[in-house]
Amino acid sequence: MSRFWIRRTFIAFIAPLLAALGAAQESGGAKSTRKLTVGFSQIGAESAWRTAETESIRGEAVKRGVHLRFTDAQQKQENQIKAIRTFIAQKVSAIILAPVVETGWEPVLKEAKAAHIPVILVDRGVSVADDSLYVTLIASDFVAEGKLAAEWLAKKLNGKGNLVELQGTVGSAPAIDRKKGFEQGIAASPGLKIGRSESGDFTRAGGKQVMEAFLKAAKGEGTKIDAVYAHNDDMALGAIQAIQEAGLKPGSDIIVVSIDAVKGAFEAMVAGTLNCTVECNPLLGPAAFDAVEKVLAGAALPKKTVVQDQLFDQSTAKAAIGSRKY
Ligand code: GZL
Repeated sequence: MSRFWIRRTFIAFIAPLLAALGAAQESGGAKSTRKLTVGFSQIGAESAWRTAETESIRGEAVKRGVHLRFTDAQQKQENQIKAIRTFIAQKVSAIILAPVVETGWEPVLKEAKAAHIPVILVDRGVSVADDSLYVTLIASDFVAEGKLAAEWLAKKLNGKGNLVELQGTVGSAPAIDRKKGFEQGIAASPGLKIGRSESGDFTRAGGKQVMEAFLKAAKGEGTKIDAVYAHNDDMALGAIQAIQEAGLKPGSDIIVVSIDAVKGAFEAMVAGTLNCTVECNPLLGPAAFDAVEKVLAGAALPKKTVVQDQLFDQSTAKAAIGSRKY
């Protein structure tokens, strides 16, 4: 092939190819050194479940080499809103939000949208008119969790009994939906009545305090509490303490049912003081960062990804406890 043709071929095909490769290499190089920065507004540290979720998200950030700006809101929405505004000012690439309550998010989510910062919701949903204010929600189905707990209890009590309820944080998606699901689940058993129902704010101390008040009131009225339904294990463990201090046997005198399936719940089921817990998986780190990477790569995401849950009781707790990850 003459020198002329070699030159022609080089200019026509090889030079542009090398140029393209070089550019990709450079931008790739530039991109691979620039660490992704993600803001995570966490609700607080109110329960063992919350701690497990925080560890999952923090651990995944380290695994993926992401710079995570973590904030703990001490269960106050105003602190979460402040944190999101700070993330916007810091020009983070994406925001992960575990919203403490369902309402009051429009203004700050509009600011994030205006700043072109995608918001991924984990573990709890928000109630907004415009659902383009967040990219996706990764959470369990709390209505289904409440229903599962109710159906198990209806069977245990043969469809009749006086119940009390320890609700989660007022206005939070899990508290609203676990109450709704439980009521749906007991609807088929008119002999099951929910007497008192108060919030223990998802904390062990709150659960103990409210259960003490329920026990005192029942004693005063001369009525019996057959079972307590707690929206999470931490409140159930607090209620168990209150039942014991009242000289009653949790797990037999009073049936105890809750949600989360944290390690402490398995230990209580093995000890016979807790009867049943419905899992609500907190290990959301991998799914959260998959969503971050997908949205930053321009991929479309489903509005909600439902985390699968299952029920455990004293007949399955012993076999399962050794393999529990949280
Ligand atoms: C559920 C989560 C709830 C847990 C509680 O996704 O929001 O908050 O059930 C936690 O233990 O405090």
